[in-house]
Amino acid sequence: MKLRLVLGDQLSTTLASLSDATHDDLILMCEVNQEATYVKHHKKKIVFVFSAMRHFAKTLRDQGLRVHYVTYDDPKNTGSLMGEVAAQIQQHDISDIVLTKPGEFRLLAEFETWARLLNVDVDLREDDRFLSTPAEFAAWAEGRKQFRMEFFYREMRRKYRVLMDGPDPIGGQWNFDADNRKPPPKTLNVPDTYKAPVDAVVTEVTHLVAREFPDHFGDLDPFHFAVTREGALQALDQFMTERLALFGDYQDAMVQGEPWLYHSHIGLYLNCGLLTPLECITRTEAAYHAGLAPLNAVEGFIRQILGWREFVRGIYWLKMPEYKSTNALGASRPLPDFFWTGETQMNCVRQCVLETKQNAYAHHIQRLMVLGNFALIAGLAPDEVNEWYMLVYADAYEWVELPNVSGMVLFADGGVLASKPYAASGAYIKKMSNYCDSCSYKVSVKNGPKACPFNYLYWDFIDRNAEMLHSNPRMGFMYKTLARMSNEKREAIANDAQRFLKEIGIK
Ligand code: FAD
Ligand code: DLZ
Ligand code: SF4
Repeated sequence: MKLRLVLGDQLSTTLASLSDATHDDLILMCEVNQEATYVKHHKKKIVFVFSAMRHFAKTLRDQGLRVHYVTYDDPKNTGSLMGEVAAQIQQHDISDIVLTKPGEFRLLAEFETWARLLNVDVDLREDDRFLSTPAEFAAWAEGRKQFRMEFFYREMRRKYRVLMDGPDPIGGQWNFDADNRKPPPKTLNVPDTYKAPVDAVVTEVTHLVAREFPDHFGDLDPFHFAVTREGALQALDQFMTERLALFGDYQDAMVQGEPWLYHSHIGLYLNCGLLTPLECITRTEAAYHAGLAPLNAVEGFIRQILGWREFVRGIYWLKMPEYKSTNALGASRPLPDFFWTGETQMNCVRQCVLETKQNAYAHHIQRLMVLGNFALIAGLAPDEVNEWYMLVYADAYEWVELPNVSGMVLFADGGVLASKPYAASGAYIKKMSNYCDSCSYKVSVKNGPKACPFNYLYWDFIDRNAEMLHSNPRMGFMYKTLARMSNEKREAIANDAQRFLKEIGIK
C-alpha cells in the first residue's frame, strides 16, 4: 500500500499527493518537534498549525480515507518526519511514499534522501496549488539580467486571463499602485478582522502549546484564527464584503491601535492550504465585475497574490540554497533586544513589535517600512533578521519569508528581487502613519538626541554603503544630496548613528 505524508502546510483536499488516494492507502500526519522547533515559531502559529492539521485529518477521515495522526504528546512520537515515516514502514507493507514537494529547501533535500535511507520508492509531486512551477519561473528568468515582479505579473495576468479585456488589461493599465498610497485620514472606522470561535480542538492545542513551548515568542491569547477550510472561507468572505473596497486606498497606511486595517489577513490560510490562490483571485475579480470594489483595490489585491506571491516563490526555488547566505551589504550587527520586548522609545517600532507579539501578524508596510527598514538602515545581520521574521509571523514559511527579507527588505541579494533598497527616513513613516504623534523622538529633527533615529540612520546607511549603491540609477538623487552635505553634517550623522547604536547595545 502507499503511504501519503501530508505536512502542516499541505492542508488542501486537492493536494497533488492526495489526488489518487484510495481507501487502501495510509495517510500520515504528524506533529513533530523537528517542524515545531527548527525555528522557535510564535506560540500562536503552532496553535494554528496543529489545530488546522487536526481538523484536516478529520476532514479526510470523513471522506472515508484512512489517516494515521500522531499528536505531539503521543509517548511514541519520534519527533521527526522521517522517524514517523520509518515507524509506519515497520508496521505496514508499504510499497511507495507519496509526497507533495514541501515549501522549504531543507525538507526537499531531506525527502530526496528517503528512497535510499528507507529503501522504498518515493513519488515526489509538484505542488500544483501554486500558479506557476519553479520550472516555468526558471524559463521566464532565463536570459534576463534583472527579475522584476511587474513583468512576471503581466505574464501571469495573460496566462490566467485575469482582469483582461482581450489582449489588454482592464482599465488600460496593468498596475494602479499610484492610487494605492493614501495616508490614513484622521478618523477611520475599520471593520474588525474575522474572529473564529474557539473550539475544543483549539482549546486542547492551546494547553499543549503552553505546556510544551513555554519559551517560544508571542502571546497565546486572544486566538481567533480560523482553523478549518469553512472558517478560512468565512474570513475570505468577510474581507470581500467589508474591506476589499478600501484595500487599495489604505494598503500602505499604518494607524496606531489598528493592526489589521483593510488587509485581508488570509496569508496564513493560503500558505497552509486552507485557501487556494486561484479561488481568492477569482472571487476578487468577480467582486469587481459585480461593482463591489473599484479597480485600484481589485488589481492591487490580485497583484499581491498572482504577482508577488508567485514571484517570490519563483526566486526562492531558483536561487536556493545560495540565497540563504547572501549578504551583499555585509551587514553584521546583532538584532537589538527590543525586537523581542518592544521596549524602545521609537513608537513606530514599539507598536509594530507589540502587535506582532500579540497577533503573530503585522501588515506588509509595518513589516517592510518600519521593522524591515530599521533592520536595513541599522545594518542588522541577515541571518538574525531572517530568523526573527521566520519565527514571529503565523504565515511564515521560508519560500516566502526569505525573499521578502533578504531580497525586498535587506537588499542582501544585491538586487535580484528589488531594483533598490526600500530604505526610508522618518518622513515616510510620518506621512503614512500617526505613530510620530505619540513618539518621544521628533520626526522633524534630523540630528541630536531628540532627533528621530530613522533620520540619521538613513543617511548613515546611504553613506556607509556608497560603494555598493552609488551607481544604482534609482539611488542617484540620494547620492547627489549626500555629496552636497557639509563634512560637519556627515560627521554629525555618523556620530548620532554611533551613539544610538551604542545606546541600544548593538555597537
Ligand atoms: P494582504 O496585504 O491582504 O495581501 C494579500 C495576500 O497577498 C497575502 O496574504 C499574501 O499571500 C500575498 N502577498 C502580499 N504581499 C506579498 C509579498 N511581498 N510576498 C508574498 N506574498 C505576498 N508573507 C507571507 O506569506 N509569509 C511571510 O513569512 C512573509 N514575510 C514577510 C517579511 C517581510 C519583511 C515583508 C516585507 C513581507 C513579508 N510577507 C510575508 C509578505 C506580506 O507582508 C504578507 O503576505 C502579508 O502581510 C500577509 O497579510 P495579509 O494576508 O493581510 O496580506
Ligand atoms: C509550521 C509547522 C509546524 C509548526 N509544525 C508542523 C508539524 O508538526 N508537522 C508538520 O507536518 N508540519 C508542521 N509545520 C509545517 C512545516 O514546517 C512545513 O511543511 C515546512 O516548513 C515546509 O514548508
Ligand atoms: Fe518612528 Fe521616528 Fe516617528 Fe518616532 S519619530 S514614530 S521613531 S518615525
